[in-house]
Formats: sequence, C-alpha cells, structure tokens
Amino acid sequence: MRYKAIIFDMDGVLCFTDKYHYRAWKQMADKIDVYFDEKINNRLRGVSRMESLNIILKKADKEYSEQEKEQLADSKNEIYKKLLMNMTSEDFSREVRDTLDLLRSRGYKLAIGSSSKNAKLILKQVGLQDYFDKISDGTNITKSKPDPEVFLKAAEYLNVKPEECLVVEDAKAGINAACAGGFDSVGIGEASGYEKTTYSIAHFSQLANLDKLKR
Ligand code: B16
Ligand code: MG
Repeated sequence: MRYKAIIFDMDGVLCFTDKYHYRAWKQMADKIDVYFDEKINNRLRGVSRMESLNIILKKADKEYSEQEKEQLADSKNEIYKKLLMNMTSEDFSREVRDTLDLLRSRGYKLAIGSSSKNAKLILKQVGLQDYFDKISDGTNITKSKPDPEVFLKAAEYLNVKPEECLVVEDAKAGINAACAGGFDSVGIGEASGYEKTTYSIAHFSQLANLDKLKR
C-alpha cells in the first residue's frame, strides 16, 4: 500500500455544514447591519472562525475591537450550534459511509483534520464518530490552514510520518496546508483540479480505488 493513513477534512468532504455556517453568519451580520451574501460565504470555506469574521467585517463601516469581535464570533457560534442540531445521519451519505468502511477493512488508519472547533459535536450528531482512529481539530491547534499544524498533529496522533499519509480536502487552503506539511493530497469539490493537489477526484467513492488514481 502506498499510504498507511488517510486524513480527512470534515466540512465539505465528509459532511456539509455550509448552509448552517451561512445562516448563522447571515443572522450575525444582519444584526450589526453588515452586508453578507453567499459569494462572501464561499470565501470562508476551510478558514477559521476568527479569520471568517475578519473577512465579513471588511464590509463594515466601523472598526471592531478584539473584545467585540470575540463577542460577535461567540454569538455566531451559538446560532450555528443550534442549527447543527438539525443534522442527522442523513447528512452522512451512504457513499461516504461505504467508502470509509472499505478503507478501514483494507487496513488504512483514518483520522480527521478539521479547522472546526465543533468537529466532535458534528461527528456525533451525524453518527460518524466511531469511524476514526484519531481526531485533530480546531481545539488542538494554534494556527489554522494553510498552516499544516492540524494535519501534522493528526499524523503525530496516528504515529505515522506525513509522507505515509494522504490528506483529503475540499478547500485550497487545506491543500496548501497539506503541501506545506509534506503530505500528498486528494482534492475534491472546490479543490478538485487545483494544481497543487497530488490527485483530484469528482466523487468520494473514487477513494476506494486509491492505488489506481493518476497523479
Ligand atoms: P468552527 P473544515 C472549517 O471546517 C469550515 O470549512 C469553515 O467554514 C469554518 O469556518 C471552520 O471549520 C471553523 O469552524 O467555527 O466550527 O470552529 O473544512 O476544516 O472541516
Ligand atoms: Mg473543508
């Protein structure tokens, strides 16, 4: 086997929380009268909570103090967590479930490498928590993607070297993080076709034929 382990980004790869992020940021932005739309929301993919807020506040006509920003980020997160309660096992597709089962049966170690501080909550909500050997997420890092820290931590938790792992990502920031950490990567969704990926796929189930993927 070319790789010993696979590290999965969560949002946009295993499940889809974009609409909940969007609705929560929109409610917060409306409250402070700052323009926000789906196009701006697309730029928040894979980006940390605070960096997302800074992008949104570029449209504001006043400066916010660090304390005010903390409060705004907290208020968004409270709305977001309530919306997450709408997620069910239906948000975790049969295709993803079957492919993960297959990869596990072939002996790959599997881990999460997500920027989200809500990763464990989301995994539990959709019933994905038992599929992974280790979880590296927004709660154990100080630098977010494109810094490789989240993936390096995942590899360390799994006790494998970066060159023995494959990172699966939907965001360019995540592919850049994988590259910076010395990991091969698979781009899916927005990151499919991105020049820095090692492989690109259109469907998650293509991971079942990992050895046949073309560089
Ligand atoms: P939270 P990923 C990322 O998750 C999301 O793509 C991004 O939109 C979000 O801002 C970030 O997590 C932080 O999330 O506010 O829950 O800590 O794609 O790295 O799994
Ligand atoms: Mg993502």
